Amino acid sequence: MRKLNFEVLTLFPGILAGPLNESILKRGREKGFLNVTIRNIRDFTEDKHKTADDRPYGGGAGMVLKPEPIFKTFGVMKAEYPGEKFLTILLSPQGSVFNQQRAEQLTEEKRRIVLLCGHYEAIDERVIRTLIDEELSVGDYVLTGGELAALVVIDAVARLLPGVLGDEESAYRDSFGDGLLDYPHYTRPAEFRGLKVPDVLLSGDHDLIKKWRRKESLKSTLIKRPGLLKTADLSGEDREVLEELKKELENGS
Ligand code: 4H7
Repeated sequence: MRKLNFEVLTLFPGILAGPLNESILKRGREKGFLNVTIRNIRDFTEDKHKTADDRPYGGGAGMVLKPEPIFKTFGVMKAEYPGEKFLTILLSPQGSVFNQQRAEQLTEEKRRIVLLCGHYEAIDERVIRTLIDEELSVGDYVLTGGELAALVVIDAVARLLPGVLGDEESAYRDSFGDGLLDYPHYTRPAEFRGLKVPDVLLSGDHDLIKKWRRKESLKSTLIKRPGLLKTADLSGEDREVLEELKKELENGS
């Protein structure tokens, strides 16, 4: 059985503990598909006040994460796994934007995946230049720290690992796999406060239902995220349906 190994380096381990010990991530760890070690950078500070940050050279607002505790955390971690390789990632607003494709690639990663979480205003550049292979961002916004971004990466990757999701859940995995948005879902009752479930879903015609869902996925993507269509996995029939949808939308029908 393959297992994915994450090492999360953080000043606030408490932020990670809850989510990693609940639901699917908890089950993935218990079943042995996923291993997450959390390391507190503050444990590797060198003064009695456990100082992890300092004022920026050149002045300005905010504090900068000191290099020493981070280098020390890396050193101790590497010494624990002699001869092993690491992929080191900094979660940062300056990173390339994380997406489903990068999540899928990470499921194949053989090295230990190190996720470094920044805090305060910034991280000393020497850390980034010397210890970091890749900078990843989970979107174009600023967070107080990298922990929530690290959780996003772990969650998105973990659910793709074979065995982590149950059968029920894993059938659902396709929705973004082909690069399209999901189709609309309904459950009972067939009519709720006058709002009806589309007839096709009650028809029992599985071929027709499949076609309807595909068309709805295409329509939703075309309307909400047209940019995704450039890289989506589309068949010839998908392209025909898309052309029809574009005409329909132009006519306002
Ligand atoms: C690296 C450098 C990731 C990490 C700076 C992390 C957004 C994302 C962080 C910073 C992150 C993302 C520290 C700069 C807090 C801003 C207020 C941690 N923010 N921060 N400052 N989009 N913050 O993935």
